[in-house]
Amino acid sequence: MLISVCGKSNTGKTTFWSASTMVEAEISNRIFTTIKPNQGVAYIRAPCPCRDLGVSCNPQNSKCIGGTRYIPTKLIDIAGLVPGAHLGKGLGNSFLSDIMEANALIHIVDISGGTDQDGNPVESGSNNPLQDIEFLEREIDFWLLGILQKNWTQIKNKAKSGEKPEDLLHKQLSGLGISPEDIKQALKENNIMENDQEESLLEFIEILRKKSKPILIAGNKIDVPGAEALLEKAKDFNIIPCSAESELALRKAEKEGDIRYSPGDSDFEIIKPGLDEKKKKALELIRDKVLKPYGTTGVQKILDSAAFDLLGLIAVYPVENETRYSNKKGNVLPDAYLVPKGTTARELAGKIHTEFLDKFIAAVDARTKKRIGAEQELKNGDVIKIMLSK
Ligand SMILES: Nc1nc2c(ncn2[C@@H]2O[C@H](COP(=O)(O)OP(=O)(O)OP(=O)(O)O)[C@@H](O)[C@H]2O)c(=O)[nH]1
Ligand SMILES: [Mg+2]
Repeated sequence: MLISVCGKSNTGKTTFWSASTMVEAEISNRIFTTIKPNQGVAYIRAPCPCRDLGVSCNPQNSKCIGGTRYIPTKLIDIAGLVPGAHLGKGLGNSFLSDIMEANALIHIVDISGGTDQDGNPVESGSNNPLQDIEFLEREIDFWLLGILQKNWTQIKNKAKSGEKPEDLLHKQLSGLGISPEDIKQALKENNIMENDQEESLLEFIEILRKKSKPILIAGNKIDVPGAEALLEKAKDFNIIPCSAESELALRKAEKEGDIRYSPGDSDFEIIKPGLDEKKKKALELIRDKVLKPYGTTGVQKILDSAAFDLLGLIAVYPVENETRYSNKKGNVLPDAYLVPKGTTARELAGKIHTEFLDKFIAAVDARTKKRIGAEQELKNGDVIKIMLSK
């Protein structure tokens, strides 16, 4: 799974990415600080089955901290965009191709209203963050429209001579992670083969964009005075508030041994004896301005929500021994997989190894020890043993 952060310049995309991946990258309030995409690994949280099952686990592809599983996912940070990016303004539409393969987008909005339309820092409260939401959707839609229109006459002619429109459109939009089934559905709702006026094409694109690039809105910089009022104004937009800068500071302090803190925690504890007063004050400010009023810094909540709410994924745990919940080497609950809701036992086998698809015989629900069939849909938190033919 690939998630991309995106939005205007200067809203805190790289700060969010760096806090999530703990990889250093240049952060500044200059416009267009990031040009080349940053790639890294972020973690999605899920309750680890080790607690329910009363075992101590040895995760291999993920981490378990105090009964919470942190499951890796790819996260990219891209250049900022300006209005008209799809026409080549600012850094142009190269950023748009960078999100091509993303399964979901996290739109980082400066909810303190301190970044203007072009990404320049301005007095907080002087930009309307709601405009940013609409603007990102519009840029993506016009970019997709451009791709669709590139060979439009050819596509239409081929469709007239009998080729299936969904196959032709799938080819044209290839690489965007849009399935022929999604295209077929979108054609049912809006048949652009019959009405190809720009308005109709845009409506068609919008349906596909919502399916293939769902967007979660992160209201960043909530630590700035005045951000709360703007957030309140935007309450109909399902924005998750965050302070990427606070999360980055907390994770760095944790790494340096100053505090005890896990991503997503509602508080931290200073553990370094004699921690310098300046550092202490900065940390306490985060507690008062962010953690107390908002519960957490919001960064981990946004990552989790992108996986579970936006993409509707579930976490499942394949094992080879259903009594010990272990793999061949004896590692208990070794792996966690994030898979789409509706994934069957056989499909999970195929995700572990493509050749397991054909070798699949049955599976066992390790929690109940009941046998489950190939087509049975898995549930969030399932621990599954897969039985294969030799
Ligand atoms: N107050 C506050 N400032 C933040 C927060 N997150 C980022 N910033 C600041 O916002 C400015 C821009 O941060 P970046 O992470 O470089 O922003 P960006 O969106 O990656 O910018 P581009 O790479 O130019 O697109 C920097 O001065 C950050 O320190 C936050 O949560 N609160
Ligand atoms: Mg950046």
